[in-house]
Amino acid sequence: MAAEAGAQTDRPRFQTPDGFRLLPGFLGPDEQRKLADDVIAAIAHAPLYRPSMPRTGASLSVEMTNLGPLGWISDRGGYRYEPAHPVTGRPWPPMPDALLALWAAVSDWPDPPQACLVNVYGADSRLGLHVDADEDARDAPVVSVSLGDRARFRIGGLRRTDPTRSLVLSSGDVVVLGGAARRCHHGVDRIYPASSALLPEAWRPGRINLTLRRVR
Ligand code: MD6
Ligand code: FE
Repeated sequence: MAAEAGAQTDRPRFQTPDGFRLLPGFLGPDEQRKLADDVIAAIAHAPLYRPSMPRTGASLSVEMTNLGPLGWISDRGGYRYEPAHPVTGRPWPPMPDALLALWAAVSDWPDPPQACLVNVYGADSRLGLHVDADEDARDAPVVSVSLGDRARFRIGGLRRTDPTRSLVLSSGDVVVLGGAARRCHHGVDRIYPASSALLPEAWRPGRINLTLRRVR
């Protein structure tokens, strides 16, 4: 339509970066249920904690833990990967088989993931625009899967100030950031509270996002 075409020339048109893939509903309801149960069970051994930012020491609104041989942590000492939980000192619990299978199915990478960052969002959590850049394996994709409440996810470009586009991620959706998209800014603007019944009320309402990575 003419009106739409006119409106589009007013702002830079967003090009979804090469290597960005959204696989809506990749996990069905039963797979989501099983994975959520496994992750909640693992969190009992590797409790959620609220990381702080290196420079300011300010706490994130997202709570985190990890699964697998290595885990991403952030504290006054900076961002890095560690083999043990910063609070308990114990190794991270293993990744559920379903996550290894998911990686094998969508990553197009020969080796298995070495880290799974678990991000847990409450109704008011958000995650600022960032690039996942703490991995030495910078050519391997990052694969994410969302469980629970919907989120507004934002994806931009190589520069922080590049145009962005937002999309809604629902429970069971998988996102792959590979190729050029691997270095693109992205974040979570907001959660849509109570938009999913997957996570048990008795545990905590909200959203879990799992990101699978190669580190080395
Ligand atoms: C989230 N996701 O969906 C945050 N990073 O809660 C990420 O930061 C992310 O979805 C790398 C690749 C895929 C992602
Ligand atoms: Fe990320």
